[in-house]
Amino acid sequence: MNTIHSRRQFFAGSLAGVAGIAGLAVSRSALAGLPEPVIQSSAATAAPLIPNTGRPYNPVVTLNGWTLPWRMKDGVKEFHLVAEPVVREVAPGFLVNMWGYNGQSPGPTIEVVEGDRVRIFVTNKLPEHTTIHWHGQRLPSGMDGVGGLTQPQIPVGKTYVYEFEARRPGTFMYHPHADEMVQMAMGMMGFWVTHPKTRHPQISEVDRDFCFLLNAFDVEPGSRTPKVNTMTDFNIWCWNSRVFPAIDSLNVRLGDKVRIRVGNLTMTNHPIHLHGHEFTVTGTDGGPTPPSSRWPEVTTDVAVGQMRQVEFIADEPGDWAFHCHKSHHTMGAMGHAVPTMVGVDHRGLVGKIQQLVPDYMVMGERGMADMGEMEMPLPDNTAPMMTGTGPYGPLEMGGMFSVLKVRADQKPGDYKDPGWFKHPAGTVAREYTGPLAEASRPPSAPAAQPGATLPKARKPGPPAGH
Ligand SMILES: [Cu+2]
Repeated sequence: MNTIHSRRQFFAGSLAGVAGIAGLAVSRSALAGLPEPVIQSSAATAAPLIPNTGRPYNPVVTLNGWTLPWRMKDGVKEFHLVAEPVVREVAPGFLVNMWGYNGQSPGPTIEVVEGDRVRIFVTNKLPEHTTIHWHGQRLPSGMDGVGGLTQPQIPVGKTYVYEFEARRPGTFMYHPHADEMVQMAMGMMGFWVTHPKTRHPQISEVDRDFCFLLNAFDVEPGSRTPKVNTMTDFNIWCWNSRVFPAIDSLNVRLGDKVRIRVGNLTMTNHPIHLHGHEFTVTGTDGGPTPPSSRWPEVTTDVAVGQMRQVEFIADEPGDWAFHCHKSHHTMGAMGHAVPTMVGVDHRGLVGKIQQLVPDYMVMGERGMADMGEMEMPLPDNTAPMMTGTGPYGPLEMGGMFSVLKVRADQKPGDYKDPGWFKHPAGTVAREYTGPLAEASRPPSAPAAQPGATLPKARKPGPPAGH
């Protein structure tokens, strides 16, 4: 359930502090007239925001996010972003201290229409200055949000206003251009969609239009605040500051034309892969791609600072994995530093260790799939290495993974999770129980590792002696 709180009281209380701001800062009289900030307290996927003022458009659905309501004033769409510390639920029971906008990280999606005049008030409630850069937009240089270059940074406690026309339709992002390493490592970013004002030859009308940002954090298991100096070794790989299985599924109706817009504000590239369908990349941050330039793909790499927009017809019913293809990015925080134990023979050792450490488990000798069902005690407040359970058992995934659910009976406009797919009889991979022929190998073939003779890993259960 999505609860949007107005901060009228909170905001009224802060008005006294903003008198007498110089330069670009909003005057007291203008401030009195700015839109009340809307705060989101839930990390659930909000229903699409159907526009009730301005030009009509077909709204997007932000995965585990929401669209910021606006106020129409004298023909200008006015938004109010509040940069502030937030606590984001990355997964149930896993809370991270982030910086974001209006109660969440990422901030709300901003949706406007090509040609709209847009005014965005930005109130800084962070402990340090900030700015907002409107990634990809055509706008006056002074509205580009690069602290020091095109404007003074927004001081703590002050409100600045950005105003420009949304000149070209497309998919954009926003993020600070002030102490960028820290502020983005803390989760400050958001999505922006400018819808075309009329039918556009290169922009299709679609039935479902999803968007989300790729972001990453380095949160030591058991702690709650990201390490802001990490350059490449992140351990929490997120879609919109969520990890599998807490990333909502993309629920569509069989035959729907589906668009998914993915923006990358991490420090590495992410090959985003969809099962069961081919898609085409129909747009980048630079705008829609000419149809003659498109080719089919099932994976598209989204490099750092890029947005890729893909489209396909969801014409195969089922539950289709949708994930980053880097296998370390579909993993939780605990797995990255585990030593490789494949093929290591523990026989004779386990009993001795268990005399000292009764709970000692043999892990990884036969691969690490056991991790998917083990309930090892975790430090408080982290995500297991592999988790999530489907109708057939553990999924052994984490991080950047979700499921496209294509259903014939999903109603138009209904985004509810339909549950697991009911496969028609005879369409699920099954065990073969007939006779097996032994493969003939040349006598010179090297012997395989002695996997068949390894001890059995101890599975989760009550610890010895309990
Ligand atoms: Cu990735």
